[in-house]
Formats: sequence, C-alpha cells, structure tokens
Amino acid sequence: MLPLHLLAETPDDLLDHHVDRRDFLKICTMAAAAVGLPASAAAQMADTLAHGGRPSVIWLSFQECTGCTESLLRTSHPGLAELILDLISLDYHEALMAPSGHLAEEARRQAMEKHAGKYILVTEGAIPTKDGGIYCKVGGQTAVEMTREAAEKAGAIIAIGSCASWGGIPSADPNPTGATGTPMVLEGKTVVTVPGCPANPYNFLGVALQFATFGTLPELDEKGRPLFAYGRTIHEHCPRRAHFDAGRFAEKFGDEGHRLGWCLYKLGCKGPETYANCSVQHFGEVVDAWPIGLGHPCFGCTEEKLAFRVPLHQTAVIERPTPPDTYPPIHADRGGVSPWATGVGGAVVGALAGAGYMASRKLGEEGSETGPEKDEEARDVDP
Ligand code: FSX
Ligand code: SF4
Repeated sequence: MLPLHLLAETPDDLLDHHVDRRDFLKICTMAAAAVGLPASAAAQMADTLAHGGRPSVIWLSFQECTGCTESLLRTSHPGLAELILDLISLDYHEALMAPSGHLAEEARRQAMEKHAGKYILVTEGAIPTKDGGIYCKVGGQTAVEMTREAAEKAGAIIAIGSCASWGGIPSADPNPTGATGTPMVLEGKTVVTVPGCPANPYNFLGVALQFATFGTLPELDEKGRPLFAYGRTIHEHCPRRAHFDAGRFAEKFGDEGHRLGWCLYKLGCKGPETYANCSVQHFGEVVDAWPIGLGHPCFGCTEEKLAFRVPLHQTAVIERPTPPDTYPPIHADRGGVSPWATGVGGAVVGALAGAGYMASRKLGEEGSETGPEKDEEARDVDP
C-alpha cells in the first residue's frame, strides 16, 4: 500500500505512473460488472475519472471491529489497492493512511475544505450517544460531532456495515454506550446504508462508483439500503431453497441432512426474513464463501430487528410460504381434468398459503422432534 500522500494527484498522473489505459479501462469494466451497472458505464466511468479527477473519500471509524475495511481489502475485482489508486482518492482512513495524530486530522480538514460539496463521507462503526457521546472520541471530538461536521459538506454519505447502519453489535442489549447508526444522528439527510457484518464490499463499491461516475445514488429502500443488493430476501434466492420446498431439513449440525446440504431453517436460519444478496455475491471471490454456503444458518446480520437481538437458533417467520404439497402432479392421471388446467388450483394455493405459514411456525416449534423424513407430517395442519 502506498502512503496516501504519494498517490497521484490526477488520473493523468496515475495513468502515467501506475497503470496503462488498457488496464485502467479493464478495471472500470470489472467494477461496473461487479455491481450490475450496464456495460456502457465502464467507458463512461473511465472517461469521467480521467477528466474530472477521482472523488475524495473521507472514511470515519467509530465503534467497530474494522471487519468492513478488512472485507473490502479482500476484494480483487477491483482490489482495494486498485480502487484507491485508480477510482477514488481515500483522503482519510485511520487504519490505512500513513499519517497519524495531528497530521491525520489536518489531512481530514484539508480534504473537507478542498472538496466541499463533492466528497463521499463513509462511516464505519456505531456512534455512541449516551453521556454526550464521550465513549468514542478522536482528536478530542466525539463521534457524533465528527459525523455531523463531515456530513455538512459531503456530496454523498455511505454508512458501511450493520454498526454504522443501525448500531450493530455495540447496540445489543443492554447497549451501555447508547450506540446507534449514522442515519440516526443525521436525521433529515440521505444516508445510504450498506448493512452486513461485515458488509459485502461490492455493495459498497456499487454505490461509490455510481456516485463517482454519474453523480447519482441508487434506488434505496425505506432503510436507505440500495435495492440492487437488498431488494430480495436470502430465502428467495437461496441455493438450498429446493430442500426447504421439499421439506428436507438439517436437524442438528453434523447430522445426515446437514452433511447432504439440506435446508438450515430448523437450525435457526433467518434467510426468510433477511434482505441481502449474499447468496449471489459471495465474499472475497471464493465460491460458497457466505454463511449458508459454509453450512451455517443465516443470522440476519443486515436486519436491525434480527442480528444480535433474536437468538441465533430461533426459527424465523416465513413471510412468503410455498407449501410443498401444492405442486401440480408431474404425471397427471389419464383421462382426468387437472384442476391446474381449469384454474381451480390457483384458489387452492391461495387457501393453502395461510396453512403453509402456520405449518412453518409449527415446524419451528416441533423441529427438534421430527426427522427430515417426518417433515410432511409437521406441515400437515389445518388452515
Ligand atoms: Fe460492525 Fe464493521 Fe460487524 Fe465488524 O467494521 S458490521 S462489527 S463485522 O466490521 O462495523
Ligand atoms: Fe436457505 Fe435458510 Fe431459506 Fe433454508 S431457510 S432455503 S437455508 S434461506
């Protein structure tokens, strides 16, 4: 990693000294593809960065484990080093920058002045609010003060990780420091939240690159989460979903169902209630490097109502059930008229949806008593 003050001042310097134009365009193409921007965005991104300069990023760290930064360091398409050198100008990041103490704080103030109205403010970690916010101070300023000061002249604000998004681990009961998220101390401002413990780096890169290139932010949900990454639940696109629908569940860690890769619902998987894209955007470009891929239930780290609040192995609420006994038969009886062909089946599905919900709750309660082969029985309840 180069010290920040040795980084090129403009992308033209950068092109002269670090990468050639072909490589630069290649990095932009990979970055655009990783976050679902259209192919045309890559050329536009390269052009924008080559002519308008890289966006200045001021990254503040508070109550956190630095896992979100670590996760970002493990990306390779584009890697953080390339991102820093070619796409953004990281002007302040305590863990990564060369200067420290007064010099570091001076660099932050200079960047805020020089790039007023244009820089991206990134916050990592929860913000303590109890007792005047004294439980987290940097250079004599509280986290609340630093955040509000930096937010005033920011072009965009991104809260990375669950801690910055809504409080995360530091806000778990009994929350002795009054830890909360960035949006809560910046009421009235648009804060893009990228929850996850740690956050998936591509979800962050997607937002940062879209802002750098187009000056816009992605469409957000009511919690400030980008819909391109948090628009669907884990359960909706889980590779184990077929096992859930067929009633095949792991009952205990290491049992036959677990070894066969069956659904982890009965072990407390919160996938049905958790909005995130972990199942399609694995961590560190390692295939199956995400909790369910490694055989552990999703614990709902992107959801304020779940992570660090609901017990790890408590079963989740099923919002959109798919009862396994409503599939049309593969081999229809000869000569008969299938209700599915006449449309009657649709009404049956509707009636059974409620039954499926009740059954799934019952599954949670009775899960430990039933083997995977008895799951049909567990679901067989009156509407
Ligand atoms: Fe929080 Fe980031 Fe969890 Fe850690 O730093 S979201 S504790 S993995 O990683 O802030
Ligand atoms: Fe996947 Fe969990 Fe849903 Fe099972 S309950 S299909 S493991 S998300």
